[in-house]
Amino acid sequence: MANTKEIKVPDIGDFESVDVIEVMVSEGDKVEKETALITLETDKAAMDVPSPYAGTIKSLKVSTDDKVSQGDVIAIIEEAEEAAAEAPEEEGKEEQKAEKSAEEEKPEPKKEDTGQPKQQEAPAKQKPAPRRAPSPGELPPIDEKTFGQAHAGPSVRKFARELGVDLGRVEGSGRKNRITHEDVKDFVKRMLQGGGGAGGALPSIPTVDFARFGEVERKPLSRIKKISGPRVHASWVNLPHVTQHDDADITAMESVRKALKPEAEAHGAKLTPLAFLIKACVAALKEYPDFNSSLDSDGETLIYKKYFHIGFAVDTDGGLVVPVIRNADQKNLIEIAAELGELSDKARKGKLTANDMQGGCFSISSLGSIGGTYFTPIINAPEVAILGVSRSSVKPVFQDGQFVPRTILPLSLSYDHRVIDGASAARFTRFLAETLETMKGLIF
Ligand code: CAO
Repeated sequence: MANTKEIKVPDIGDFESVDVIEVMVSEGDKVEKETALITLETDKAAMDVPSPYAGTIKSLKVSTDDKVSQGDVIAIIEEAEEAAAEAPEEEGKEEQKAEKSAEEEKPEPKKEDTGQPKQQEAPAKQKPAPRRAPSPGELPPIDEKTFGQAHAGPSVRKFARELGVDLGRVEGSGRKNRITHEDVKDFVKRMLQGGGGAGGALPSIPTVDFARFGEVERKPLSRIKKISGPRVHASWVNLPHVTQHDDADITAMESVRKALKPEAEAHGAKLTPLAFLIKACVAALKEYPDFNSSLDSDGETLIYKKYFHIGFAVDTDGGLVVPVIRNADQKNLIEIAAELGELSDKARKGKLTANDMQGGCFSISSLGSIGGTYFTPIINAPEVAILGVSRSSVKPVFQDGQFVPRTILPLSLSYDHRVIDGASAARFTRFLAETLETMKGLIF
């Protein structure tokens, strides 16, 4: 007869309402005793909750982002028959507490402590192996220091060790950039496909003792830079970037913008060229849907998005963030200008939520308020293109046999050459410039 049991959150010390940051099993999964079921995170530590029984998960009672406390039911399990014959170990045996910060945690003791949460593993004490470039298809060696510092739960660490993956090199896609099992699998896939750079590994940059040459000061990177850096790097090394430059004559658009500014102000919005650019990009994405796609992870399928969510880069004290204007196709210029203002303000106050920065189809990086003439923006992967906008200036343009002063806006479109051909990029950028010139479909 089926022997079903409730699996409950064991003693997790003094913590209440702890975040579930990863659920590693699904209903119907067969699990062994000690298989990690979920990862919990307090503000001090992360811990896995292992299954106290072997059997089949009949129903799951928690999902990622839930909050749980001791005694809450995690899952109902149907115990495997041979295991059911044995007496299960007592649940909730008090032994460990999530008490120290992740850095201070001790490695998991090697004893049978069924049902107790497993805390984050401390870096193994080992002499660092000299770094050498791995051969194509080979995984780079584990750097114990960065492995120890990586933001991952104990079961992910164990999994990474089994596969020989250096967690310090894996980008986390979980909450607060935590590395998940899927991230480790994706990393291995990429490395085996030679996607980790030239032949699977990047040549390293020499370490220099700068203090030998003069006074120096060390400052940690900002939190945002620590997160955005690996993303920008991943895009740069994985996507073949090409940048197409063009100019848009925005003389007429600037007159219209100035005329509309008071109306925008009456709605509490500041009307800058960026609102026009967002509308023009939506029109171009509709005309050239390849630019509103993403390459599936199989590398062989394009996923076309039927919605138009446009990200825009905001320069904040902590670094670059990219909030997203959702359904930009359904908003008019003034609504877009108002949302630009609200999201930029939130970004600068560090108040953007993860939701504010998700779901983008295409991004714009505008350096127009600062200056410059053309640059090569890095694509916000897995998007396939990004528009860089520089500062407009009045230039002499030869028209009808004479030079006339026109306001010219420099545009720079970087695109993923695996998905987009140069001719399409030139057409897209031209369409964009002409839309800004004619303002077709931009004004209300
Ligand atoms: N040409 C000329 N003037 C421009 C312009 C352009 N392309 N773009 C903006 N301006 C003007 C605006 O019209 C405004 O002037 P007025 O007040 O006279 O109208 C002034 O520059 C300031 O604009 P703004 O910065 O307040 O507003 P915005 O909509 O242009 O930009 C935002 C908002 C959030 C994109 C911008 O503030 C920002 O952070 N830009 C930096 C983005 C960045 O760092 N990109 C690099 C990413 S890669 O590292």
